[in-house]
Amino acid sequence: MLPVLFLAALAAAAAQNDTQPARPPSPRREQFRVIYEWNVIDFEWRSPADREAYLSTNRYIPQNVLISGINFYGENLFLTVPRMLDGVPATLATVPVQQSDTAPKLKPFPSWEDNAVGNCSALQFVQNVEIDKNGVMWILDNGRVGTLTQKPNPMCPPSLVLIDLKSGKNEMERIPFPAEILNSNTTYLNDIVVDNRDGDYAYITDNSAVDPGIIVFRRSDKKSWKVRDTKSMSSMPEASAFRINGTSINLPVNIDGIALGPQFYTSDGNIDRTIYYCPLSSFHLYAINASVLRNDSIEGTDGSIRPYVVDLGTKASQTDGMKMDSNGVLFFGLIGNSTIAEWNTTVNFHVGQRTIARDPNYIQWVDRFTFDDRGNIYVVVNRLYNFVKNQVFTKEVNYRILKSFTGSKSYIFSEDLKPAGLPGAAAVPTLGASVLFIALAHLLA
Ligand SMILES: *[C@@H]1O[C@H](CO)[C@@H](O)[C@H](O)[C@H]1NC(C)=O
Ligand SMILES: *[C@@H]1O[C@H](CO)[C@@H](O)[C@H](O)[C@H]1NC(C)=O
Ligand SMILES: *[C@@H]1O[C@H](CO)[C@@H](O)[C@H](O)[C@H]1NC(C)=O
Ligand SMILES: *[C@@H]1O[C@H](CO)[C@@H](O)[C@H](O)[C@H]1NC(C)=O
Ligand SMILES: *[C@@H]1O[C@H](CO)[C@@H](O)[C@H](O)[C@H]1NC(C)=O
Ligand SMILES: *[C@@H]1O[C@H](CO)[C@@H](O)[C@H](O)[C@H]1NC(C)=O
Ligand SMILES: *[C@@H]1O[C@H](CO)[C@@H](O)[C@H](O)[C@H]1NC(C)=O
Ligand SMILES: CC(=O)N[C@H]1CO[C@H](CO)[C@@H](O)[C@@H]1O
Repeated sequence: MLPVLFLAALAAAAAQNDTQPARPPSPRREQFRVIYEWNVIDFEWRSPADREAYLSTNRYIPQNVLISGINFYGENLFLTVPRMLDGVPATLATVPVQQSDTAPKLKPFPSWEDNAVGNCSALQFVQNVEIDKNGVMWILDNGRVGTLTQKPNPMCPPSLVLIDLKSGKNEMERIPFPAEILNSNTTYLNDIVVDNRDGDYAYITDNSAVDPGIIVFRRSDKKSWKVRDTKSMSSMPEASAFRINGTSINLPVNIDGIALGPQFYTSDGNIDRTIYYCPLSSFHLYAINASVLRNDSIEGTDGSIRPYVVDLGTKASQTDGMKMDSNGVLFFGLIGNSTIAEWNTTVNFHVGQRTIARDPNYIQWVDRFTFDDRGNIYVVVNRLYNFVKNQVFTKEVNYRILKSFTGSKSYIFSEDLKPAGLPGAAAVPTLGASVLFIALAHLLA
């Protein structure tokens, strides 16, 4: 039987002020509950002998296997297993979305062969993946393994790997990033959002310790470029100390979480979206409009995007992963507060943040979120601080997946606006109609 563990959910507690009429009441959220939990991660092996062989040759070291990213497609949750230490047999795997077992074994995806270390046609180091609205999986493969060891090994070029999940064939298309864009020794492809407009763009955080930035990739011509802004993309000294459940750790980590807002009309009738991001070691949340990054002649030098970056303000604590829903509500963790929070992006960030769950025993380092297609949100909680400190206690639960019903879907499925093509068309409907009328009159004249 699966234990159903309820969390103490403090709906709208921290930031709520009911006396303020400007803010709408927060929707009632279902409590988060644990659906899966593991002390150590194990896999669906080809045979028991195979497992023994991996164990005896240190190609599988159970306490070195950490789950980090999560995504959803069809009947599966996809989990990423970055090869930060040695002994990680697969870097991308699935578990069923329908629970059968409390601690299911991970099934390497697409296959064991496609996860072989040292084979540059296979997956090497996957931190996160996204699945777009056309069923294409976008996989960030850093190519470098052992990032937390003395000798990180850049075995293969950092690449984007695409799999068309609809076809069912699971064929991998590997697109290495050009060496002029990324340094394979230092780049750290961390998280990705996909924008299925005009040729499909991806915005990727690179939390390289020496050269943080956002990499933009356009699928139609496979062109990529990198933008930098030291001020908003670097770790901050005052936010580099983390304190979680009695454990302290110093981790200066650059730009990490990223989220993509719904489409909106600009005042000149174009369509834009806002990209939100934050360094892991920062209390600030930043925003930039996608149109700035989609310009492939934007210069990569520090300062070129500075005028377009907006500092939205501060959060109570640091955030690793974030996820936007299709209505523009952002979900994020507050690591030092054992909290999951949300923010309706149409409301001012200073007053609009709300705590939706807080629990020091179950919410120990929120890493990544995903939505399924039934209105549920899932969260990976992984005690990353213990892993980084090399003190994973295998007698305790270290990794959990929590789930809650929100009634919403991923930003991937947010509404597609029709290009207005005319000034003010949708922002001000009446004005838009009259402009259209004038334009038509002009055309017919
Ligand atoms: C709530 O908002 C009202 C009006 O803005 C303000 O007077 C009051 O101090 C606030 N209360 C809290 C607890 O923040
Ligand atoms: C490398 O991986 C690819 C993809 O899984 C596979 O087709 C190929 O046979 C592998 N090569 C070797 C030498 O194992
Ligand atoms: C990566 O590091 C190795 C070893 O230090 C060095 O030989 C190589 O030139 C570096 N590559 C890049 C792209 O900096
Ligand atoms: C994005 O663009 C809109 C208008 O087109 C502007 O109002 C808004 O401030 C911009 N947001 C950011 C984060 O720059
Ligand atoms: C794109 O960026 C270049 C270089 O910064 C700039 O000159 C150009 O005006 C931009 N184009 C658009 C459409 O914003
Ligand atoms: C949240 O965590 C930060 C540290 O990250 C701490 O300074 C702050 O006091 C915490 N706030 C609450 C309300 O627990
Ligand atoms: C977000 O806030 C706006 C403005 O208050 C409101 O109209 C909208 O319904 C809210 N969205 C959600 C999903 O709560
Ligand atoms: C210091 C502290 O809060 N320790 C707690 C950490 O979490 C475990 C449960 O996972 C508790 O048993 C400890 O008391």
